[in-house]
Amino acid sequence: MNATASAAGIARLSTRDDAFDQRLDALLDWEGVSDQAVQTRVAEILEGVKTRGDAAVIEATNRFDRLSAKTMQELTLTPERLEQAYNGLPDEQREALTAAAGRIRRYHEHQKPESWQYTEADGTVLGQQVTPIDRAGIYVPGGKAAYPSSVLMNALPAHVAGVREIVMVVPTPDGVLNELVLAAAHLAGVDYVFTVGGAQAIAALAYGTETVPRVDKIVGPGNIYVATAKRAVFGQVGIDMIAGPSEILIVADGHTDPDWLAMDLFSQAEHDEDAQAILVSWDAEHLAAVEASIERLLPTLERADIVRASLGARGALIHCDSEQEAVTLINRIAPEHLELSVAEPERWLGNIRHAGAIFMGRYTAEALGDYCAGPNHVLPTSGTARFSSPLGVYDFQKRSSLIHCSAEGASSLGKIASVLARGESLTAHARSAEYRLKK
Ligand code: HSO
Ligand code: ZN
Repeated sequence: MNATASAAGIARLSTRDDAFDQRLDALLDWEGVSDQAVQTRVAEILEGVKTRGDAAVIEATNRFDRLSAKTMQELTLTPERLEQAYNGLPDEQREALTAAAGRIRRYHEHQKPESWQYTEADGTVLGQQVTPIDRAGIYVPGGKAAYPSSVLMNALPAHVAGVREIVMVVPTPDGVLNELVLAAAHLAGVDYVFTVGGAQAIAALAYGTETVPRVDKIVGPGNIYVATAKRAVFGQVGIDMIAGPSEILIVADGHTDPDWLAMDLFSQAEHDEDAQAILVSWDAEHLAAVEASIERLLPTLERADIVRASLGARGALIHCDSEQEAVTLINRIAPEHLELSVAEPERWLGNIRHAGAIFMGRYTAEALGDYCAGPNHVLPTSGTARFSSPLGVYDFQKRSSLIHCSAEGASSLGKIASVLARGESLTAHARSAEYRLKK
């Protein structure tokens, strides 16, 4: 790939290259499957927690996070502790977190679906009733990926949905607490926090223990052990999605400051070595200018090593022929984040079929959406925007269908049901319907 890579290691591609399709496929290829060894270890942990409850949770936590807890109390944070974290933040951080929470809450209020009913001509009332799940579990990763913004993004939609209890788990390796994470939990209305992570946390949420309440659905990202455990408990509880590495696709018309675009690419690349940052433009000079910005700015980054690794392995600057070709690429990639750094982004919208979140216009940096614009930053990755949506209020709700027959309705429906039931040789069904036919 060297001949077509810049000094920063980012691949240069052109849609006219013979091997373009294969090269793009290779870049996009991502398989988050865990190996057999991980699956075996996770299965052991799940079984331990299922059969021995708290004791197994404490043992695993002590082992993996280098703690020496004797009781679950030592791994439990009270609401008072969360409030204390909130009150103890520097004013600037408390105000920023509060402003972000307000915007995120307001956006998600708009997502609340209505229950509905209508009446058929025979008087039968039909409808759909929307209800929240009772209890949600939120997994918050520890260490370098402990994001307070993700606490808000996971907990606030649950709160808006009307979930009665929100249980958060967060690992604290070596006992180190992240005050911003705790403050965010306070702001977002989290009811319980356990300082437990990994597969043992997922098991505790899925099965319940003497101390950890069993939840109905688990959301939130985590490492390979967490993802494997979530897959394994699916069915027992609901899960949100298995998130892959973060991605950004920028389409640029050539009139945005190249430094802005370089930094937007970095903003995703800095998440981790597997993150993906791609820029597409039909303006070759502009691509070269962004490449120069990348070369110049990359060494100034705190996380230059991660960014270099990510851009080198999975990044690309793609030259295409036209706007239409850019649209084709967008829909093929189905990116988690799409930045439309173009003059009239509204004009593009009707043609975009697959993208987790669409950032419209030159001023809309993805970073604004990551923290505070309002929409959720938990988005479908690795092309799954083809069939799934951002985390939202609807993920914490379910629907019940409603049927209320009048005497008239029971009679007209009964005739149809009876015929179909006899066709299936289910005669009790048929007779149940026939009892209600008008004589
Ligand atoms: N871009 C990440 C979310 C995030 N960014 C959290 C910063 N903090 C995934 O969409
Ligand atoms: Zn981000």
